[in-house]
Amino acid sequence: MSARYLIPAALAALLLAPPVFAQPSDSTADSTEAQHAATADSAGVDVTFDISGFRNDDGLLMLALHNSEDTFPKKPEEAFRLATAEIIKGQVTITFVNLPPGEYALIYFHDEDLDEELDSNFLRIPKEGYGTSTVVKAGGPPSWDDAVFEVTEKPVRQALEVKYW
Ligand SMILES: [Ca+2]
Repeated sequence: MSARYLIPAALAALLLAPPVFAQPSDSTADSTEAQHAATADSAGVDVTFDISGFRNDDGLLMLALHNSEDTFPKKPEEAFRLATAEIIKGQVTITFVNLPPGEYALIYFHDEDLDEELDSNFLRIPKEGYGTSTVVKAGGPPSWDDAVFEVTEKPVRQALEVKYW
């Protein structure tokens, strides 16, 4: 039943390799996260996303953090970091730790049925929720320019909302 066994070996290796962690969103977690940030390697920057608006806690949230517009969003296997997260009470807080400064774009989707795909209907309109590092616009897959954000020396914390059509 574990979703991890559904993830292809190559992806699983990528998922396990990076120091990514997920934890439930919790208003009391700030001090814990601050401690975590303080102990992180000073060479990199932590980027945290608080994602809300999930219609249920089914399945998993699949995330791909890209650092190149050549891979975003069509080549998740070439993303800079991949992660999965459990949805708890309709929310996810996830931190990508120790990122080198640069430009990034996040894309994620709510894989409610655990088939590792963003399900869509016959009009190719997604049936599962998804989003990017910015506000999702209507009209097809998001572009790098729509979703890109910059990481400098300071930790980033961004609130996002999942989109269902
Ligand atoms: Ca799915």
